[in-house]
Amino acid sequence: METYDLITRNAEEVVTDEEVRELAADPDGKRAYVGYEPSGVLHLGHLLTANKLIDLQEAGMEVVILLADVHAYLNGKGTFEEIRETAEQMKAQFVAYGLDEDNTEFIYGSAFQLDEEYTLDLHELELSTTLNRSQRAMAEIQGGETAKVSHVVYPLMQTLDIEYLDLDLAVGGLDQRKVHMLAREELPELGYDVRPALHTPIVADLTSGEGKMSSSDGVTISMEDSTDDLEEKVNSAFCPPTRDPEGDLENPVLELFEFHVFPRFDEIVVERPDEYGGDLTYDDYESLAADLESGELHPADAKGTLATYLDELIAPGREKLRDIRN
Ligand code: NAL
Repeated sequence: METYDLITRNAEEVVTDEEVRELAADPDGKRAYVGYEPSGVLHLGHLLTANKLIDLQEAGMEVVILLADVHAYLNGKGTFEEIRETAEQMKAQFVAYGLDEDNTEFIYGSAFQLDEEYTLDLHELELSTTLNRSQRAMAEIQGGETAKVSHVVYPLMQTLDIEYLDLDLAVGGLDQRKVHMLAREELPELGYDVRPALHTPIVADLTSGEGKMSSSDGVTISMEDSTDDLEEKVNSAFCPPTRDPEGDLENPVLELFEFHVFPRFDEIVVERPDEYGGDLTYDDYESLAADLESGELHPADAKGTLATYLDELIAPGREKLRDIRN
């Protein structure tokens, strides 16, 4: 695959395409980051951006994972001590999932965000950014609660991190786009360079095919799920025989194949008894989606296969979690 195609596959949006093409022309040693508020258990939302990091490593880029402890604190996720502990668990699960440890730099936000220079830059950003702008940037991340002062500081720090971690590409879910747009606007105000951003899609809720799959509501698949849990969750998923259901609906089963399974496996085998036509083999998402639409592949078989492959993907992280907890 061409480097540009590898870097941008399954991306919902790149800002700007021209900047990313430039990066793709000479990716060696370039640094991409994703930041995560530490969480004790990884779910598929985390793994979607992790898949992109694996693509970027394969393209020759260095990957930085920011364990955003100060951000989690500002977002009301607990005491510093609690957040630190979950960050260590998170790191172990990422490595188990397949991020090349020698090529991935894990860094705590608190390792540089409390420095004097950083703090003064932050105050300068506070001066140049309106309250309204920062609040809007945060709206999708924070979700619904009454904004505290901490919530408007949060996106400004995320903006500064892009400079302080010396990054060439910012990666995040589509829910991070307003922060990245704010960063593109505000970094030059401080005399810093603008960086391109790449956003991964948000997977629809598994049972309804609407909105987004998240840990707060609806069904989420996580590193904690047993093989049986996975089977049960996937079997209850919304899976009409089309990749494009009506209205705002999505087909979450196909999305999981597209964004989670195909990027990590060269070949997908749907096991079927001979009387139902025997095994089906796919080496790309398009042909599987086409077979579901034509009726060649039954939704029940698609679900069973999805559960099997997801199980294989999360098994190492699940084991790691078990070790940590014992
Ligand atoms: C992502 C998050 C927090 C801080 C960051 C700093 C730099 C780059 C990315 C960052 C977490 C993210 C979330 N806002 O919603 O999980």
